[in-house]
Amino acid sequence: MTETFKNREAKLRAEHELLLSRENRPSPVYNGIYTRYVNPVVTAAHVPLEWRFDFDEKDNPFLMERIMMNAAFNAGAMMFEGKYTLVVRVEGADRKSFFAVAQSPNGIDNFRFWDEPITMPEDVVPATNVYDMRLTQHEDGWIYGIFCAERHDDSQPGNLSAATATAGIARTKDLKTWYRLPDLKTPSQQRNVVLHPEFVNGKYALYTRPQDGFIETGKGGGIGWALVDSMENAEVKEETIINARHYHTITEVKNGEGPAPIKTSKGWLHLAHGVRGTADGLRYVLYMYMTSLDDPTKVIAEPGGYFLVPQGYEYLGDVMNVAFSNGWIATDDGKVFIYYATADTRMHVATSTIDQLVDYCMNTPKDGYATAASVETIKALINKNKKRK
Ligand code: M1P
Repeated sequence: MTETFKNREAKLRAEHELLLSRENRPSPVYNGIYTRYVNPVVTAAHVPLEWRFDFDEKDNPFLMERIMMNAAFNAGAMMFEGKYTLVVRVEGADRKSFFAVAQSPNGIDNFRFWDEPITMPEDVVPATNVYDMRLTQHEDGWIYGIFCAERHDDSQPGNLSAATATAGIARTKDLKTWYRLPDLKTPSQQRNVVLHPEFVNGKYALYTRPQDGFIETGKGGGIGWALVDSMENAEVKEETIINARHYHTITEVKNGEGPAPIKTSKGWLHLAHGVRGTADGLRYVLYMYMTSLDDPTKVIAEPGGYFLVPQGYEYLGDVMNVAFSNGWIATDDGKVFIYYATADTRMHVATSTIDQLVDYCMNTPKDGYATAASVETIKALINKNKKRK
C-alpha cells in the first residue's frame, strides 16, 4: 500500500469516528414540551465507510467513494436489547432507499449502523423502492415493520412518474432476519400504514392513510382505522377515518400516522404529520392527538396546530420544509425519545416525557377553525394571566 493511500484511509476513518462519537447537546430553545438537540443523530455521513469505499488500493487507487449515500431519514424506532434502535431509511445517490439498523447506548448520540443493511425479501411483485418503516412490537410476540412499497404504475406505460404506493409488511424477532408477508390489500393506494401494538376485539388493528393516487390523498379524508383478521393475509375491508383533515389547518392537504401510538394511563398518545400547501410547495409538520383506551377509534384530545416544525438549518435539504416522524421510544422511566427527520435528509431527536406529552395533548387549546376563535383563545389566556396573584 502506498503512503498516500494509507494516509487518506487513516484520515477518512479518523474523521468518520469523530462524527460517530460526537457528543450531542440539548438546544437552549425552551418550550416546556420537549428538548431538541443541536446535532442530527444520523446522517448520510454516518453510513459505514465499508458500504461506500473500496479499500483495495489495486482496484481503487484514488480511494474514491464508489457508492455515495444521499440521505438517512424517516426511521422507525424501538428499544431493542437495551439499545435505542432505529431502522433508518437510507437513500443512495441512485435514489433507492433501503433499511438499515443503527443503535445508540443513550438515544441522543453515538448511533452506529450494523455491519450490513437489511435484506428485505420481496413480495410476489418486487418493489422498485421501499421506505418509511413503522416498527411495532406486537403483543403476538413479533416485531412488525410496515413500510411503503413503491412500484411503477404499469397501467400508464408512457408515464415514467406514474407510481403506486402499497403497504409492505414484514416481521422479525431479531431485526436481522425478516419474513415478508403479502402486501396489505386495500381498496385504495396506501402510505403511512401503522400496526397498533395490541389486538382489538381479537383482531389486528391498522392505522391507514387512504389516498387516491401516489401523491394526492384526494378524497381520502385523513388517518383511517381498519381491523384485519390476520397479518399473514391482511386485507382492509372496512376503513373508518378517525383523524380527519380540515380546511385551513396544518392537515388541509394530507396527514398520516407517525409511529405506533404509546399507551399511557390517560389514553393512547399519537404522533402524526400534517401537510398544507404554500406558494413554495408543501409544508410537512408534526402534530399530536390522543385516543381512548376503551375505544382506540375515539379521539379524546387534539391540540390545535403543530407540535414540531423544522428549525434553522433543518429547513434545508432535499425536500425543504419537511418534518416527518415514524419513530419514537418510550422508556420504562417515562421518558420519550422522539425521532424526527427534516427535509427528507437527516434524523434528529427531541426528548420529552409521557407526563409532558399528555399534558400538552390535554391542555393545549383546540383549533377553533377560524381567526375569531383563535383570537378568543389568546384573549382567554391573557385574562387568565391578568388574574394571576
Ligand atoms: O417528502 C415528504 C414526505 O412525503 C411522503 O409523505 P406523505 O405520504 O404523507 O405525503 C413520503 O414520501 C415521505 O417519505 C416523505 O418524507
